[in-house]
Amino acid sequence: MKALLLVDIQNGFCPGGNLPVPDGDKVVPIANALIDSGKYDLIVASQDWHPAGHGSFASSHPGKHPFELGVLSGKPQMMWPDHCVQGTLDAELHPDLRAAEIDLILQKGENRNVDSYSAFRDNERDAITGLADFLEGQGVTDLDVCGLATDYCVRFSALDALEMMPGVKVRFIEDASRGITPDGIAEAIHEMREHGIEVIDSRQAMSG
Ligand code: VGL
Ligand code: ZN
Repeated sequence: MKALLLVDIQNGFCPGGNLPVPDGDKVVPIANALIDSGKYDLIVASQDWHPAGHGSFASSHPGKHPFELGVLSGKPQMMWPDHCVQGTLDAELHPDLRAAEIDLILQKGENRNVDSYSAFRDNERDAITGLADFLEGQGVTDLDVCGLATDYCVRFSALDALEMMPGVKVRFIEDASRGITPDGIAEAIHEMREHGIEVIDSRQAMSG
């Protein structure tokens, strides 16, 4: 049973969005090709879904600016621009993504006191989203992960998939993903590899 996890392919992370990832929109046609390839039995997508005034927003911390390090619930927290606020266009999946073919779309980041990069659980590793149980319940043996952003939500989703679903083979599809900074991308890929996540491209995903 093969599954594809599309992480946060939302307007907010594409050019024109509130937290644009360079070339973020370039993943959309690749994600659509993966969706249409017929290689996956199950396709799931995550959506960053913050309440207005979320604690990861610099605007919630007087004197803080986006991309500075701050503190949230006593822990170091990157201060982000306001992004992916529930119910806004910024939070919607990219309009060209073939969302009708997605079996499950799950929202994360709703608790204003903790950020949630991973589609599986929050950054405190406290509250789970239920995605691991869902995928295991469906009998998933292989999970391919891609989307936005490589250095944050894709990275932590792939690492949690490995840790929370022992025995499931996890691969990261590099060309179907984009990240915020070059250093962050390099570090994320290194860390995923180190943990045993295979790094592939979409051509391999569609042929293998
Ligand atoms: C993300 C920063 C803040 C992501 C979400 O989807 O990678 N990054 N919220
Ligand atoms: Zn966010």
